[in-house]
Amino acid sequence: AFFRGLTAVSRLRSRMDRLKKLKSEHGKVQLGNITVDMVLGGMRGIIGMLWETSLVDPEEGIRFRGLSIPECRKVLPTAVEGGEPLPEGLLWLLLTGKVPTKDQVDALSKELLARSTVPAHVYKVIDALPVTAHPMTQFTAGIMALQVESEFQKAYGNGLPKSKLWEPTYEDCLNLIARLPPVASYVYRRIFKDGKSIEADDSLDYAANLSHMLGFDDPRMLELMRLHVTIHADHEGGNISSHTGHLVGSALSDPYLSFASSVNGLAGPLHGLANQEALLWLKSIIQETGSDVTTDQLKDYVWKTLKSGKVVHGFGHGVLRRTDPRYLCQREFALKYLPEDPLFQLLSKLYEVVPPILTELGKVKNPWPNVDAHSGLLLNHFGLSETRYHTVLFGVSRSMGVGSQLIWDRALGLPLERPKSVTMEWLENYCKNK
Ligand code: NMX
Ligand code: MLT
Repeated sequence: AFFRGLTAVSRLRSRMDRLKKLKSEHGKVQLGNITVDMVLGGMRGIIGMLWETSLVDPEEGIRFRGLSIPECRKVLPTAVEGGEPLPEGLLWLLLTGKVPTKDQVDALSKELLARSTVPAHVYKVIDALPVTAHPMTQFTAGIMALQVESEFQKAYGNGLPKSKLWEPTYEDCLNLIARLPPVASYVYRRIFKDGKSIEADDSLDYAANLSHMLGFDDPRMLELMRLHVTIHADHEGGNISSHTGHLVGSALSDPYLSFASSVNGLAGPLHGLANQEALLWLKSIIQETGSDVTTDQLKDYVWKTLKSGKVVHGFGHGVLRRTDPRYLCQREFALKYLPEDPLFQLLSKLYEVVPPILTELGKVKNPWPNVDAHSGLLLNHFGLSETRYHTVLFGVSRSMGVGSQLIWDRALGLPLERPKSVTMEWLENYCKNK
């Protein structure tokens, strides 16, 4: 119970006091004007949600509790000296707002391991699906099956008061985060490795164990998995998976129900599935043109993709207006461990070729690459080449951000989320009478 005992209760009170003060002193302060374009444009630019764990700056990218990715890579504890951060450290940071010590991270690794037993019925539920079902479908089915053990659902049913609902939320979120690696690796081994699953290794940290249970023990792959799980965990609240988890949670649906919804959103090709699509696209270029592709051939390929009505996956963003720092740190990783990889070299060329073409379209707000352009080829390099599986790993990581915020949602007593919608007639009349 690393978080519950600790400073959590006093921190929680001070956060609640700040929220009360904000409401009473500044509740009527305006945060900008809502235009018809915003209503018709996917609510882009509307500030409409409190999200405690992270914030995305359009130019700088993500900050987790105020820390950028390069800062996190400097200050969060690592398994290897000078190596990648342990995602448990990021989870601690998201939950508490504080950078943990290595001992605290090790204690959290152990706690997650102790919570990681998956009930047998979960595997039976997954087994009921055809093995050909998309890995994300099998993964969500597993999460829904985990839900039957929800502490939140039980406590709510027993009449636990609102002020205490964060406690079973906390239990569920930690259990959920802990149980996702065995569920995710079961799905992988079921589909791609004849169902031969691998037991957890009690000596390993969270991400290393995930890699081990998938069947990959190369120390470089363990480092990659630590980086992967760390950088995909959270991206403020408005992205589809985080927003969905928060929205569903606001109905007091338990964390499993909420997070299963997140994962369903993540499975869309404009969101998390873009990592699958981006790698398939890279592979298709090599298949069509060979690996010695010229810049002109690449330009033609990009235009061909766009003219066929497709987007270039891995490029563009709803909030970012520069290259995603998550792309950049994966690029750094590639330069260190796999500079000769043909797919990495191809992506490096595309980094030059794609942005001017997207800019030329005249409508793309951010022509630069996002996290999904890079993640697939790194996994592919170390043998995890089954592209359709990659978004599941994004999902495992996202549980840390969605889960941490859900705990704070309940701790702060945030209300049911229910924005107002209007019809086209309503908008037309409103504008006529303006
Ligand atoms: N390729 C082609 N067209 C694009 C791209 C792109 N990469 N990015 C934006 N556009 C188009 C977009 O489809 C829209 O066209 P239209 O008006 O005809 O509908 C126009 O440019 C304006 O879009 P934006 O305002 O720049 O972007 P928006 O905020 O609507 O969407 C994304 C953001 C991420 C959905 C969009 O950039 C995209 O489709 N990118 C490719 C898919 C992708 O990589 N998604 C992963 C995002 C990160 N993640 O993990 O979730
Ligand atoms: C994410 O990590 O959720 C994506 O970059 C999408 C977003 O932030 O809109």
